[in-house]
Amino acid sequence: MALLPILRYPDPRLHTVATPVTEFNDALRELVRDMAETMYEAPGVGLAATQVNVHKRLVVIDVSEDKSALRAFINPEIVARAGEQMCEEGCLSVPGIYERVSRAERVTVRAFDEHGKPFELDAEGLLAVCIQHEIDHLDGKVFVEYLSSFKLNRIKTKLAKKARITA
Ligand code: GNR
Ligand code: NI
Repeated sequence: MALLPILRYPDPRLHTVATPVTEFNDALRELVRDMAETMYEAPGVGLAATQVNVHKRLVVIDVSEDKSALRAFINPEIVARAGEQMCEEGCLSVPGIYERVSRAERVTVRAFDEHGKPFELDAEGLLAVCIQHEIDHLDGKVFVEYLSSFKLNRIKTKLAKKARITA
């Protein structure tokens, strides 16, 4: 088990488009375990491989209160979406920033688990938001990029100031 370093916005590597997983082997399962450990330690409810600088289509999500609903979504695809919800989102790659983003209220996601078994899941609420947020990471998109350029610039200034203090 290992904790993986998380890339911070505006690291350009967060804009990499991830490629599909082709081999469901022990190395993949070890990556899933390390990503889960990293997510729980952060703590967060989801983590995309992109955020740990692995550009493969793989995310882990657990929106439960007691770490009881860990799931890996490998090569995930949203095959249906319905409705709209506004949710205040945060991101482990954009620490300290929380902003409301519009998402589909319900999604159906098709993916493979870490053993290569396909599954389909209907999600709503926070789980649906999280699935959309994580798949965006795999496509090189960070949630703050949905905001107005005014808000995004304000966030960039804030993060730059914070980076100067921590550096
Ligand atoms: O931990 C996280 N919380 C969260 C809250 C609202 C909407 C999305 C998220 S995902 C985030 C973890 C993360 O950055 N995943 O990429
Ligand atoms: Ni995120």
